[in-house]
Amino acid sequence: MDAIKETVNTAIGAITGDKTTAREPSDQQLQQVRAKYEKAGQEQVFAFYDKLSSAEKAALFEQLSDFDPEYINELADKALHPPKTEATESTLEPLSPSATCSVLDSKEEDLKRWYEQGLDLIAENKVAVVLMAGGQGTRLGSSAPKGCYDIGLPSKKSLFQLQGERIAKVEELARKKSGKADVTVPWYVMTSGPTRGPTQKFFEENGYFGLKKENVVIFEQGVLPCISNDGKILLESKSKVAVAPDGNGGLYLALVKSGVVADMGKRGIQHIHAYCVDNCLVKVADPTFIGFSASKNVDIATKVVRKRNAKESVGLILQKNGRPDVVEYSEISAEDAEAKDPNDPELLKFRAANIVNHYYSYSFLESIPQWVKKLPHHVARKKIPYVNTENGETIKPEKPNGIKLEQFVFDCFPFLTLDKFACMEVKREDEFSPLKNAPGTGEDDPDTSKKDIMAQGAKWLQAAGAVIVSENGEGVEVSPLLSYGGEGLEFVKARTIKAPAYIYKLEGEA
Ligand code: UD2
Repeated sequence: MDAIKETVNTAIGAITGDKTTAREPSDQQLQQVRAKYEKAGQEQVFAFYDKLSSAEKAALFEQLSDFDPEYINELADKALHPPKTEATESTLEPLSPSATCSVLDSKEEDLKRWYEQGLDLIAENKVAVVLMAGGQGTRLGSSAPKGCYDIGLPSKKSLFQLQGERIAKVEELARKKSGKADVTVPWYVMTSGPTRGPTQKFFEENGYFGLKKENVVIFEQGVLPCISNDGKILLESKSKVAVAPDGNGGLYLALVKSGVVADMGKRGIQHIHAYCVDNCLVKVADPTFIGFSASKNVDIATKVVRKRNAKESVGLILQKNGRPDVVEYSEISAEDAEAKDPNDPELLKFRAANIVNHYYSYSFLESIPQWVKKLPHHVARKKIPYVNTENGETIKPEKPNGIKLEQFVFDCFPFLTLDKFACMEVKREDEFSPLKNAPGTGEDDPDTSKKDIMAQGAKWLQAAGAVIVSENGEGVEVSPLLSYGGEGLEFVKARTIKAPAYIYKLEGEA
């Protein structure tokens, strides 16, 4: 019987050409997986199996085969019954000055040297970019991937387009400086189940924003099952386990499993910039940051901005037991968040705000298999729709009935000693304006993103000698293809520009 099933499935796969058609398992395969779940006390996931159609059985079997129920039990147990923190509270301290630098008070010649060094490394095709784009814009209220979002700029450009054009521009700057024709910064885009399809489609529809398709690699992070408050794997439907993306810390396993680290190795990449999709001001493959990190010869570097206030929803870069670390906003105590700097009570003690803007050495990414299993999981208590396995009824809970497990991208920082870690403080107005909230929220929303980009453009043009005329404070959008960081705008000298406006070509250019 099994052999026949196998043959039929193979034939279907061949006809539909869909190699990924999940196949209904043989009785033996089913028995093996079923036994694993029964041994782990998670047999409820098979509650409706025998009544499913062949395709449903295949889909559920494929999902269940991807998980190790014993490992899930371990994670769930740790999450639901966290070990009591050891009596000696860990010591949280601001990062030692030796590990940090601030653009705000760095010498001009240092910044210039790092910038030039970064462009040289880009020109040598040693620099790649990794975009974390697997998050779902729940707070933003949009079901599309955040990178697709139109923040209302005169150009109507999406966040993905702004980032793609910044890559194109930094490649051009490196070509010009080095005289090398063939300069490429590969762009690796991490998506999750919900964002994979729409992201791929958006990139194709937009012609990869002018970049070569072979240098834009879209890959997918893993998922983890949602767990009930009593540690049971939840079913979303009779034939599907409820799952959620495994957090931006899922980046590391995904980089290895999807072949991205291997592809970087083939290309001779040595320096990687990884960043958060929703920061409209992000300097993608920032030469200054790459040059700074490479010159310090660190494995990880991170950009920070000054925390806005004690309540801002940002992680804090600090030192914990002598190691670099980050305490997330959802996990910091009010006491630590409010603590004042002993040397200046006007300042927060912990004020180095994480902005998901990291540098990695290639050799550090090569070491992922050695430590990725040690990356902790964090718990998010959520209302998770599920099927009651007793009676098959679908429940939409009114209050949190379970947990989602996710990993944080910065949780590998403590694996480093301080000498292999660096931190660069940058100006918030130049580099950080996150799109987190729905329109009209007034903070970190589409309007603040648009305002910050146009204010930056106006500042660049004024610095280049233009006069900006604006009735009520609107700014000017400057295309990334025209200027990466305000350079190359001399042609506007002594010109008057009426805001709002969109400047995208040199004077008199066709
Ligand atoms: C993130 C940071 C927080 C602070 C804040 C500033 C983490 C864990 N927290 O908090 O410290 O820097 O941003 O903006 O980094 N993502 C994935 N896969 C996932 C989940 C998220 O790729 O499963 C991506 C997401 O697309 C985004 C980034 O990670 O690019 C940050 O995700 P978020 O916006 O959900 O994180 P947030 O704002 O809670």
